[in-house]
Amino acid sequence: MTNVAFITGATSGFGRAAARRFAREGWALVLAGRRLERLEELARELEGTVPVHVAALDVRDAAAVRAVVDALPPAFRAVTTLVNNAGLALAPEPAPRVALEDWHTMIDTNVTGLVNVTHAVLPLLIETGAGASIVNIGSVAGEWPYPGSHVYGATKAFVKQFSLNLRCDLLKTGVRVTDIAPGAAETEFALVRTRGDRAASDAVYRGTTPLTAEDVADQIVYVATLPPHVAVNRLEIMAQRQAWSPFAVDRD
Ligand code: NDP
Ligand code: 8X3
Repeated sequence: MTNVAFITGATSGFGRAAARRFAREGWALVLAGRRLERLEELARELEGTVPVHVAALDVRDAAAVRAVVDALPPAFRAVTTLVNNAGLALAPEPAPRVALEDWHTMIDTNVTGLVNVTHAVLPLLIETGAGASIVNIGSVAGEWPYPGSHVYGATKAFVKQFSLNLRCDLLKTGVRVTDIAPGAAETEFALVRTRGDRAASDAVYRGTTPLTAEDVADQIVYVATLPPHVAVNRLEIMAQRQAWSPFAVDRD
């Protein structure tokens, strides 16, 4: 039977790269995201190779998520891997300068949205059983604090703990759960975080060698294609040229 990957945030970055990578493995694809024209463009690129179903979807809307899952055509219902990738950071400023609305948007997308999709797709994954996977895209920001991470890092800490807790509850189902925690990768992420400030987002990556979307997609496909008895619980990946900072100390 054909493997099926259900990918949220497939219009850009890791999600789009993962779609292309799964297509190379011959997987059928469910591609979700808000920008339908981008989904359709990706579908046109890939559907000569594999079956593709697109779904314009805002993951924050639980009813819409449920409707998309309920309306999956039969050929796409036997989901093998759910890639919970849709997410964003906003407001890299220090916490006291951030609008409450930005904090809510990150929580609504990265936490509530991920939970909405997981809850709706879980019965299909359990039906698939052994070999099925949930691959949640967390972040190094969920593990390591840094200035300007405030709610973003906290949402990714949720993703990590939710992933580990799900693993416990799904033990008897055969469904594996992985939290992939990338460090800085060059996608549209920084452009979104800086609200479209191209100069500021380019500066995030200037003079270094960040991860690429394809580097992360490789890891997503890697964990999803391991033998069914192998479960990667957490996978942290950074560019070689990124590491940790010393503690900050406030001095007189
Ligand atoms: P991009 O901005 O390139 O892609 C983000 C994707 O998320 C887009 O496809 C976007 O689609 C989708 N998305 C955002 N909000 C929603 C929503 N409400 N409903 C549905 N889809 C949504 O960034 P990345 O590829 O880098 O980010 C992917 C994931 O990786 C995110 O969870 C991010 O937090 C995480 N991450 C990124 C890192 C990086 O340095 N790039 C490092 C660590 C983790 P659309 O706008 O069309 O809806
Ligand atoms: C995104 C990576 O380092 O900007 O999650 O937090 S980082």
